[in-house]
Amino acid sequence: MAAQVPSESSKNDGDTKTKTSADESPPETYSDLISTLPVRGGWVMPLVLYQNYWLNPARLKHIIPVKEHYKPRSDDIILATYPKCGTTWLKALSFAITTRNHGRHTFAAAAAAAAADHPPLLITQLHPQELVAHLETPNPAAGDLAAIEKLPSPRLLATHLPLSLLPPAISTCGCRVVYLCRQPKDVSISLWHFGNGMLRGGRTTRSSPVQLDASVSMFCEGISPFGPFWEHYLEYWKESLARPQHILFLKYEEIVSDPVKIVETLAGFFAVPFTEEEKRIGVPEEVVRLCSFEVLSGLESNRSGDVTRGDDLVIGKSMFFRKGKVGDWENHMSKEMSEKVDDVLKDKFKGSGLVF
Ligand code: PAP
Repeated sequence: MAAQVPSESSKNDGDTKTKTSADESPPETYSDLISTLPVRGGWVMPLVLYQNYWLNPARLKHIIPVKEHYKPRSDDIILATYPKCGTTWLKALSFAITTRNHGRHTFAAAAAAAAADHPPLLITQLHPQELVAHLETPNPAAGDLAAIEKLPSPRLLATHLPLSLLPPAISTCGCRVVYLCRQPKDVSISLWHFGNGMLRGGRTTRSSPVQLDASVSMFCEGISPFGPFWEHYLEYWKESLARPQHILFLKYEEIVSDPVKIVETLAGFFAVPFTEEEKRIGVPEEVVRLCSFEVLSGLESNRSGDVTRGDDLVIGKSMFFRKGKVGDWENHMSKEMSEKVDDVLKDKFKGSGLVF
């Protein structure tokens, strides 16, 4: 049976722009809804425009219910990212920080022993993507929205959704959001590699790779998964300016340049600051080391097998670790491509105070 569109979202689907005036009744199923949305090919899968964002139509059935069915709690921590901005890293860091004293194998023990005992991050056998439940992408390890509802507080959750597709209670219930963005040129390159990687794994319907110039052009038009990226960044940026105690806005490059400082900032924001003793024995440094690209990408549990995202997307675990460098775009983009992105950044972020 086709999945039903939740009633609330049907009411909110005002921007199903291709709907004709003759078609007044709200769509009943996701297939009905998708057939009314503007669609663009050219990416590894066609994308549809839903409430101003370009989304994978196969994932709408997981995305739309979040606004109605995710009930944020005052002590929830939500890790929000635009894709390819360092989600895997932020999940690992946040999990490591919040579980550092769980169980027998604490980070303090690991740091003190210098022999890297087995803190929770390393004994889970789960990929960082699976360690933290993703609101709109159920997976076998973390479950779906119903499973998230049953998780004990405080919950550590993640999302790629823009603020406007999350429940409005996010802004009033007192929960905390960490938003991580990244220099858009590096995001564009990372996305391009990732998309074509899915293609090589036979995980898409498209058969030929997306060319880099086409990928950069679409990115600059705003047509990329969860794009336009600038709208995504700006929604959270503005909210972080209005409510800095509740929204911590970070850039990937800031973590790269001073990871220990950011780990300490995250711990404070999560209300589990490092004690003086933890700092003295180097626990923040140990968190940074265990979550480094080198350590995480070398773990067998992150190298083989797949991460399941929803029932429609299966992604090789190693695909979340490529280079992990700042500025890799310089190895790929022509001068024209780089200038095209610069023009978008100048135009879209003008006057916002957000600079890259
Ligand atoms: P997602 O948004 O699709 O969930 P995400 O983790 O944001 O994935 O994207 C992967 C990027 O983070 C890759 O960037 P790259 O293509 O430029 O290399 C990946 O290498 C990088 N990454 C993953 N883990 C780490 C880490 N521990 N430290 C730094 N960068 C990392």
